[in-house]
Amino acid sequence: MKIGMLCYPTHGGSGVVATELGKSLAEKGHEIHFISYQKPFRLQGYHPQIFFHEVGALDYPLFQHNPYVLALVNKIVSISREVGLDILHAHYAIPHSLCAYLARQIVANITLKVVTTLHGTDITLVGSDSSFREITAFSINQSDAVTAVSHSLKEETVKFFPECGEPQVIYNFVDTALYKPGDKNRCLLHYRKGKEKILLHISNFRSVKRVFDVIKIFYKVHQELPARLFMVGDGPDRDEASMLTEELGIKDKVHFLGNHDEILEVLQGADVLLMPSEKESFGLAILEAMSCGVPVVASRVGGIPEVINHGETGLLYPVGDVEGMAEGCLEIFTRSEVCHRFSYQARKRAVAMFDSSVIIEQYEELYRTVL
Ligand code: GMT
Repeated sequence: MKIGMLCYPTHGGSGVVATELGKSLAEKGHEIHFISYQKPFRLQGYHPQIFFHEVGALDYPLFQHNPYVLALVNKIVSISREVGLDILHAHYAIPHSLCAYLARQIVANITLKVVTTLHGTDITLVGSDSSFREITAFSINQSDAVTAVSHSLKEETVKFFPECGEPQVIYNFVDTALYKPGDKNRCLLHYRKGKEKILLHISNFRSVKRVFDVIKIFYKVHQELPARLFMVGDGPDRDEASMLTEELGIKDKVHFLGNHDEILEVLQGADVLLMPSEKESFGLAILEAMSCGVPVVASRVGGIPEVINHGETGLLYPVGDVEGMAEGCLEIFTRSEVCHRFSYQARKRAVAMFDSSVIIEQYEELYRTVL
């Protein structure tokens, strides 16, 4: 099949899922065309079956806002005509799903099918906002197939868009052969001092991620035993989070690493991943940590309980329960049998339920069905 992938190329789970899906499909012999304003950050190296088409929009003084959406549609149309795409797979409804619809109208080829994958905030925050609701509902309805990355997101979609039918759930996935437990003494060795426990947080530092909770949880843990916190990613709350570490007197124990293309080694070096999010349709970083055998302490929201089994592969708490999450970390750090059990079960669950080989087949099957 010839598949056009529409996604955000920057750091973020939806772009990662689109990129890893494209790479895996290419390995299986499909021809993949990524169309975006920038090469997706996880798309490195050369593969004869993978193409990247950069969308450039004319910068004209009359445009107060660059009409990227129109340039994207234009690019999809020209690539479609040039290579004869079978499928347009839109990751994150806004604007990709509508762009796919418009492009198909222009190409006027009824055999070109549109698949939309809903990732989370495209429904729960952005799509359901009155400024985008109509266009989101329309593009979902016009898609030949719609998927959601968890049952929780499926339910949210039905709640916010009752007129759009039910999306099919296809979970996010991880390459468990690559994301596997590593040598903790080697990873992050440069930072780890003595018997310090390493806590890790990965996100886009937006308010839904509750990065201040991460700092407060770490503060409590650090009062009980030697520990260090690594903050991976960047976003609006980054600077205030850094200021909070100063106020709490833990600045030298918290490292803001910024965005990283390669997080495997950081994950392998962690003792716990902290994800106290307010909303999370799935939590791809959680799955990648589990695959590396890292226990996760997180909030019981959205799709997270579908990924983590509380008390088996990690610990879940109500949103904002800083005290509980700190206690959870301490339980994992001080009771080695709990830590080993979580680590073993987390890896086992990732391999059994979320390995790319299991999930990629579900997407292939979906493509075959819509075609
Ligand atoms: O809104 C975000 O946090 C970004 C978004 C994305 O584009 O990366 O994340 C969403 O999609 C990911 C991939 O499917 C999920 O793992 C995240 O849970 C989801 N984020 C939220 O629901 C907040």
